[in-house]
Amino acid sequence: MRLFFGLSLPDSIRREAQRRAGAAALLIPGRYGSAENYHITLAFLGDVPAERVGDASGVLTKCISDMPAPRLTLGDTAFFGRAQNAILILDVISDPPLAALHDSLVRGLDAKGLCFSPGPFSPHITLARHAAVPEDCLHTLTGPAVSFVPERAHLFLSARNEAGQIAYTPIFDAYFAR
Ligand code: 3AM
Repeated sequence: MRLFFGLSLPDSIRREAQRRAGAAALLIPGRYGSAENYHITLAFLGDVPAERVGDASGVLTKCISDMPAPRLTLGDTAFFGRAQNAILILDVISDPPLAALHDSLVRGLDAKGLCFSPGPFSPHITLARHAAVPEDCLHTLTGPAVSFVPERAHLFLSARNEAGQIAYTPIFDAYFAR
């Protein structure tokens, strides 16, 4: 099972991200994802045997149940990779920063012998893949710095649905401290 830890978005934030994607699509060609799939990845596990889902869920619970929920704010439109074949994103600013949570999730996975992706971590919402970003256009793609405080995080399953499209489905929830 292809799994990752992440946060889902309230409808108001999802709509604003969709509006930002719509404005970007007028200037930036690319493969824009469905707003239903918008999320903030906390840590990517990769392929995990079904019998280890309980262990992965336990890592998520242990890492977030003592942590007060962060405040997350939509930031700039930006990209990862090369401008001609980029992943177009919305930056997400977190108070406190999410890097400590990412690190503790990765340490927890490692301690349980579960797989994870060791790369750099930068919280974001992916808007499009294979984007060709013209020079000097990102600064025009602004929007309000809307915020939210998630009450929980999810273990997501990434799998193709009946229509053959990738869908991200929460299969376990863990709650931040209140
Ligand atoms: O949409 P984002 O970028 O937040 O990019 C993939 C997506 O996150 C990321 O995991 C989420 C669900 O697929 N992802 C996929 N393969 C990855 C890998 N090998 C990966 N992240 C890190 N390493």
